[in-house]
Amino acid sequence: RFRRLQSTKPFYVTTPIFYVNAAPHIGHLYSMLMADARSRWEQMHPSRSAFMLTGTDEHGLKIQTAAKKQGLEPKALVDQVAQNFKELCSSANISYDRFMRTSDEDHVRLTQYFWRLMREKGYIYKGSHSGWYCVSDETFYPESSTEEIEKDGKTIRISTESKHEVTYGTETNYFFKLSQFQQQLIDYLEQNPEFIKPRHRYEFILNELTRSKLEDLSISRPASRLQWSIEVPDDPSQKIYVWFDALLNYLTAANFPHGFTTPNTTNYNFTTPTENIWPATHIIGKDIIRFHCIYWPIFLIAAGVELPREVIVHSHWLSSGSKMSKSLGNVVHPADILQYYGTDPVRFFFIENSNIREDCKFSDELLHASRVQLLNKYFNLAMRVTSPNFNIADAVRYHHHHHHHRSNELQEEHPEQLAELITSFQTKIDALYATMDDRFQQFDYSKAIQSWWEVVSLANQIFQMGEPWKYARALQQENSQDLDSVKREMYTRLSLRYVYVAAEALRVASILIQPVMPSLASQVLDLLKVRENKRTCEFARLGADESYGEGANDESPRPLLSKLKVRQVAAS
Ligand code: ME8
Repeated sequence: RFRRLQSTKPFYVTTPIFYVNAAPHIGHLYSMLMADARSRWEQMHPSRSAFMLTGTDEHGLKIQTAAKKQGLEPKALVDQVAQNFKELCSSANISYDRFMRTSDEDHVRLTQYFWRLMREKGYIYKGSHSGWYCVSDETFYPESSTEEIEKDGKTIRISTESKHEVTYGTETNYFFKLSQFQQQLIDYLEQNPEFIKPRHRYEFILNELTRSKLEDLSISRPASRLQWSIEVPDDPSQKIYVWFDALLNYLTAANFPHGFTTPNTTNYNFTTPTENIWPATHIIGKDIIRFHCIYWPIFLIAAGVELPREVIVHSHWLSSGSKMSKSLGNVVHPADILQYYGTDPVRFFFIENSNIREDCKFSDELLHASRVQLLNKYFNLAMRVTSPNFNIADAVRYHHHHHHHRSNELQEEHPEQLAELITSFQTKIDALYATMDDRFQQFDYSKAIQSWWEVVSLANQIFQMGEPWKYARALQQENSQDLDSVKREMYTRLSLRYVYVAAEALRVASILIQPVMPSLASQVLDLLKVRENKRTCEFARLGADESYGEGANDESPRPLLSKLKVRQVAAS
């Protein structure tokens, strides 16, 4: 589904497709949030649109084995687990445009089509392969990447990297001529230093490529060993290697080969629409960088397809300082934290603490602390400004009528410092969209949130110093009749002025935080009576016309965010 302006190409953003052999973890949630926040950010712009892809990686030996253990057909198992991931999307409010399942019919068709294309171009050949194979990683490792260890009194060989067991074997495979494209990829990378972000990942890949020669890649497995995978076209004795299939999901969702200039091969009856959203921005974790930054671009170069716009490589989330693992008992289940802390605070936490350069820390204490800040600074300000003591529409009207002699009036009653604060605040608020946009483009979410906090904090500070409730109360008191007209006028002015400033800050900040906290932000905008059609980024500036609806604040604004204690996790 395309939104709004169809004439511009949507910003196509992808997450990895997730293995269905384990329950969703916070790394999965994080990849999705990074993509979702960006996709929503793009859509907030009147002339931009976005297309977000996520999904599940369902083929391979691991699934086959897991299904067998549970006495299930592989398809029955993947149907179940794909559902868990979809449920995670819905509880985390991830607004994907397509949820890819590699068992989807159009994807199977595309994969076989792409295979034929590569074969016809002469990049696939049959050979035999011996080496150290790791079932759980589904890869062959060169001997130098394995080591022998003692386990339960036996000597076994494991992958140095994954620590999973490997076994020696020989088999017939189809190979892809990776080696033929090594130089082309190096050239491309040298000319496109922005292709892989952050920089040190780019350097790592370029260094790998220039240092060692690429070996051709085995892209099939004997059907005797692997049944649960896509069949190699015209050779039922072989199944397609799961990574070859998986990477192609990004093209399936882009309706390859329609609208692409390349293929001219065996005809397939594609019936999908011809929209071309390619190239993509891929968001991936650091452990799958070789697949996305070496194999994938080479497949595309071989097919004559434009390379992805960029590959954003994020680091990992650590739980209590270490990698999450079942044996350490520090696995955090996304569904649990979403349910306990609420969707938006969890989304906010991961975006606020996102750092693609280094590993990020997760703990309940940190998440809780972030939520407390939200509650105390953002939400609380919203509750105060929208309290029945004030009328925002009046404040806005008043501001427009008395716009010109703003700062002088303030000085009469308030310290100069405050007037200065308000001036610098106005500059900040008008700059916020541009600043955040810049940082969203770079996937530098924590910096974007930092600027957001500056505005929200300043608004708090100004509201606190201005004490508009004092004047509002004085005017509402019975003996307010005794106030002389000059004082009355000044009290009105002061109370409305600070309400105006804080409401404007909240309005702009809430508009701009919608991609991160879609429901909380829109609930705050509702409380502020901001019109539904004035919630896009072009209204994220001071004094955007006619943003507010009429009427006094509601008598009893309903709390949307309640206080919580840190979640107590039973030690497992
Ligand atoms: O790799 N913090 O799937 P996957 C952040 N199916 N990210 C993490 C993480 C952590 N602690 N642990 C893992 C696959 N990840 C393939 C992808 S794409 C064509 C095929 C990330 O379910 C990991 O880096 O094992 C990866 O990006 C993603 O979770 C999916 O991992």
